[in-house]
Amino acid sequence: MRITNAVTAMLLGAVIAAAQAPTSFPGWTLNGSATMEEMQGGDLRLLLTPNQTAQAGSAFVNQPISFHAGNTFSYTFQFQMTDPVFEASDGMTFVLQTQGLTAVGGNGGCLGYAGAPQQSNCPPATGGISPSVAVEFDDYDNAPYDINDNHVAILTDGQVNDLDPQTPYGVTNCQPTGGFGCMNNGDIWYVWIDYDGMTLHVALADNSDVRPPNLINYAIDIPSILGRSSAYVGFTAGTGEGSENHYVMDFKPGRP
Ligand SMILES: [Ca+2]
Ligand SMILES: [Ca+2]
Repeated sequence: MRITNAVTAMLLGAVIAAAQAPTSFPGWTLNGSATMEEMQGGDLRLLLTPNQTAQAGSAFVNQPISFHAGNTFSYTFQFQMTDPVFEASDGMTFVLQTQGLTAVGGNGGCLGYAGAPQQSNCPPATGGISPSVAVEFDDYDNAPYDINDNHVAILTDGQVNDLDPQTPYGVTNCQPTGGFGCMNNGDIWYVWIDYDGMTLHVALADNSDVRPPNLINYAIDIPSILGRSSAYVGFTAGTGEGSENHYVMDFKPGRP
């Protein structure tokens, strides 16, 4: 009887959760804490995590992308990390992966990318979304694994391995909230990600749609890591003891 009640409660919980999840963005699969919100004017924005503790979310475009000739691709999007609680944390990732549409990692420093779902003791991490290549936008310093509390880096195969970490505008010490150049400052950040078949380029700008020089130029064989020249593309984010909203807007393929 207790088991039956427990199962019923779980099913009801699932129904309630499904009813609350926006269904107006059918082209994406949303996992964990991720939801879509309608903005003024009707455009949608992706909310990967709300500003609540211990959240992990991911979202992937249902249709896998195929790289262009020469294994090239380009994407632009905007992100916003807002309303930090206690500490701004932990950041988000842009991901290309071939694990599957429901892939999601752990919370906190796992950024919804590394570690197993529900896991919170990152880094280090085992498991995670793999095979994959990601760009992290990390605004919480998990020393000694992170260089500071405001860095961008390349990650692979569900690890928070911080390849070629770089600091936007050279600005650090952004906790609990930051000014210009801190990714957690609540501004709209514009991001450009390009792959020319050999080198992954990342540029981002605080509150500006003018592309600055690349912050990252990292040589990496993405098709070899993924095992194919197509992949699911999307985003992940996580919160820990501190939290913030992680929003993504205006995600588009191609150069602007
Ligand atoms: Ca971190
Ligand atoms: Ca990091």
